[in-house]
Amino acid sequence: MSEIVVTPTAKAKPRVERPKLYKVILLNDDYTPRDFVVSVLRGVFRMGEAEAERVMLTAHMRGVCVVAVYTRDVAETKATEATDAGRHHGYPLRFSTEPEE
Ligand code: NFA
Repeated sequence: MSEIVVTPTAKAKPRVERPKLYKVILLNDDYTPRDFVVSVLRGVFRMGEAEAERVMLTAHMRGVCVVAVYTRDVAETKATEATDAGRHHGYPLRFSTEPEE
């Protein structure tokens, strides 16, 4: 019996899609207490005290601050959860999402 061994010459490069990422953005307002914003950032976005303070103060001073970047589902879920936390306490606190460039 004859045997022919064929050695592959070209290798197919496996291509994987990278999911598009979305920013969660904290918007400043005049009514939500600073401590409440910090507690939401810590609870929903798992931030430490120092990081949460920095993000809260940046939004307070500049109007907006990027909180974190996630896949679309996670970004939208967390933005909604964080916005709802404010609403349940009667605050106008808002988090939005937008696609990364
Ligand atoms: N500007 C709010 C205040 O002075 C604090 C705040 C910061 C609200 C960031 C929303 C976002 N109490």
